[in-house]
Amino acid sequence: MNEIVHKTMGQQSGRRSWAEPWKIKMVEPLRTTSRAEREKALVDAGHNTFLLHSDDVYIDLLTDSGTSAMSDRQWAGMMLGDEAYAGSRNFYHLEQAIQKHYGYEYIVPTHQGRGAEHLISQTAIRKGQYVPGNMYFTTTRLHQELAGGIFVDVIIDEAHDPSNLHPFKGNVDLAKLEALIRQQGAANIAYVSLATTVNMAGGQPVSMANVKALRELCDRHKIRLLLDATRLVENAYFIQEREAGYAGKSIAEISREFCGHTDGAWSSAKKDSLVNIGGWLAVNDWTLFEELRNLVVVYEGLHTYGGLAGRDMEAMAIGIEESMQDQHVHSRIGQVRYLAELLQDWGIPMVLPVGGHAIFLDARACYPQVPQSAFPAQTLAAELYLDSGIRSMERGVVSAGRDPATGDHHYPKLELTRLTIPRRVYTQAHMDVIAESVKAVYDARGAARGLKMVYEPKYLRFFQARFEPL
Ligand code: P70
Repeated sequence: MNEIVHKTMGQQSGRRSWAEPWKIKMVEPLRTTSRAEREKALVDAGHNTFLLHSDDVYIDLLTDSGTSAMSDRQWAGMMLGDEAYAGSRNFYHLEQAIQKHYGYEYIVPTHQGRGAEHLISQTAIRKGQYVPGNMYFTTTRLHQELAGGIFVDVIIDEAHDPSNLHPFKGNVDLAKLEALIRQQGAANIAYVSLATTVNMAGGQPVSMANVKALRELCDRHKIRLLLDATRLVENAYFIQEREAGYAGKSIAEISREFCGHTDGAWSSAKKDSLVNIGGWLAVNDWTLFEELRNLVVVYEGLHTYGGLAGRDMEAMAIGIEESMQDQHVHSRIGQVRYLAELLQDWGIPMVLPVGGHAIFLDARACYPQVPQSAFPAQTLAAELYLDSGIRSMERGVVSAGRDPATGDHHYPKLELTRLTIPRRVYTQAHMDVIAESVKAVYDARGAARGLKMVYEPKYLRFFQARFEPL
């Protein structure tokens, strides 16, 4: 007789199991839909998952941005909001948290990441200057371009290859950067725009050695090094795991050391920092700070609230503290890995190594019959929604937009569909349901034909574009 022997997650991998370092105090019901309802919702949304109503979504993996569950401490902090127009005590708490964990001196709050990107781009870029960075991010590059800058990708080549197993695929290629400086002259470089766990590369980390070397190079040429610290703690986890000498250091120590090699940073606190809204900018240079502090009052709000309520700043200050706990980061990335390992065992193509915040399915490899001009990653996101109501996000040719000079599509090497895992929100059983749906869609891959774009907005088209099946 064949008796089934059930195994725990840990036993399946020959180790002791781990669990999240929290328990659930409040729940939010989920709605399931029929296939017919999803077919209608998808047509109404122009086959764009950004345009779905969230009531029609079962498991929402669109983004890890602003979708975290806050802790009881953070909710308690919300009740301590000091809603003064000027000088809110919550601002000073936030300032202390950023100074302690990120180490910069002067802080400007903003309503979210792109508010900060706007201010830093307008302040630190002169028209016609180059902005080298480790792969583009949609909003970051757009703000750099709107300020008259020219973005240049200087990430290592390995980052553009979904199957390359380089442990720090987010690293800057120093030779590419030096060549740009030599060609254009240091005075024509606005700053180096470095991002931790590079989102568009699949959440790939930057090593401590790389940021140190960058610091030296920037010092030699007197160029500023500015950091997008949106997913810094996840980057710190990979340094702790993979870089010699860091296994014994805490996430907080590694994060602080990393920032210490840069001149300033901005962050979308909606990710690492476990809040539903918020962002900030922080620098060490007083003159730059003065300009930023002046500009924030034009676009965001007074420099002690930057578009946020006092309660939001309080939740952010507490969230920053919680985000730096080793156990939190280990379980967060552990959950992403659990799902990735299931999918990998089943042969589903994805970006490797798996990053910190998401699994990036390789849509080009899933649908070799769909040319990039027919949007394979957008197609995969639509199919996944149809199968189970799971919402994912396109990160391919639609996201890449058009070249401002030629007007042609950017055709990125990476054509990916992102399954983004919100922090502290879903359980292991949800991960199992997701894995089975991805497998069902993958098994039916031969039938996919692709999409055509029937509406294209001018800026950040992926948010509002509409498609029809081919
Ligand atoms: C995502 C979100 C936001 C983000 C980021 C990095 C590395 C800055 C920002 C902007 C939301 C998003 C944004 C554009 C396209 C799709 C999704 N990323 N830097 O889901 O911050 O959203 O607060 O203005 O990842 O990856 P914010």
